[in-house]
Amino acid sequence: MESFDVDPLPERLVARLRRAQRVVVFTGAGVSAESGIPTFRDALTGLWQRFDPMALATPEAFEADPALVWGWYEWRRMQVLRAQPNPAHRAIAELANRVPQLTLITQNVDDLHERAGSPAVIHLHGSLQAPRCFHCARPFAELAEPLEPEQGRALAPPRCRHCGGPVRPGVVWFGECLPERALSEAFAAAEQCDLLLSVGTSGLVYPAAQIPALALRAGACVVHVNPQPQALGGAAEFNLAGLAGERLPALLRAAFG
Ligand code: BJW
Ligand code: ZN
Repeated sequence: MESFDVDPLPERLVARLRRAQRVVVFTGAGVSAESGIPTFRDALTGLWQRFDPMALATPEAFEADPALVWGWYEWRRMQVLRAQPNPAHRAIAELANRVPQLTLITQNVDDLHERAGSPAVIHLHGSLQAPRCFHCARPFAELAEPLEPEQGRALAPPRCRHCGGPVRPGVVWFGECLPERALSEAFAAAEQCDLLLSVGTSGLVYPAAQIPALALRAGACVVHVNPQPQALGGAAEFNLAGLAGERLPALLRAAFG
């Protein structure tokens, strides 16, 4: 690959950000890691190191044991409620004021981008704050303050007011389709941007993982911000290896003072 750059901040990248008209920021669990929210696949701390995704993050798992799944997601919702946005979330919100157009696409189910001041976030994998009925899909509006569930402690889900079905978390599980409009907006933004920042994602989960490659193929510059360098094999690809909460504010300072 021609321009696969690791440290320090490449001047070519800074120049491309300065003149970018349409920027996409595509985030994964790593952007919230410095807020204390665990990622999924990091070697020591990832959720999937401790929990079996097939027993917790599929519709079949919920049907088999709704209380186990609901309790686990309530534990995670409580973690998010207690967390605060970090410098990476804030830098992304600030970047929107510095470039003509910015589209923020996240795979995360937390609301830390919104709390950092990003108003229009495309959530590809749903939200912990938007539960719905497992049977009739009606939204469930009476989500209470989470109890203090211990990790993995079973908790019976509330019942739907309309049909009595169990309420499920409003997230996208394995084998489920992503929200159609969010996905098409995300793909369109990726295909039309001139620079895409891919922040804190392993790029392993499809179809979201196609987004940086779509941008690259359409001629955009793609920048990975991740302690683990990523490579799609494009000529206009950069790695800002390191923590998003350090590398993103530094990139903004270098580009916009
Ligand atoms: C830092 C950092 C710091 C750390 N700073 N960086 C075989 C081949 C291809 C596809 C498939 C296949 N078999 C099945 C599929 C489809 C499947 C899929 O992609 N599976 C792959 C795992 C193989 N996809 C689906 O099922 C999707 N639906 C679908 O395809 O529908 C069509 C269909 C219908 C019917 C049948 C089959 C297909 C749905 C996927 C839904 C994913 N859901 C989850 C859970 C959401 C709810 C929840 O939160 O519990 O979404 S899984 C989990 O992974 C979550 C995340 O959004 C997603 C992506 O993870 P992410 O964000 O990249 O996190 P990590 O942990 O992987 O990476 C963190 C990164 O951060 C690392 O790189 C770190 O280095 C870095 N980092 N600290 C910067 N401070
Ligand atoms: Zn219902």
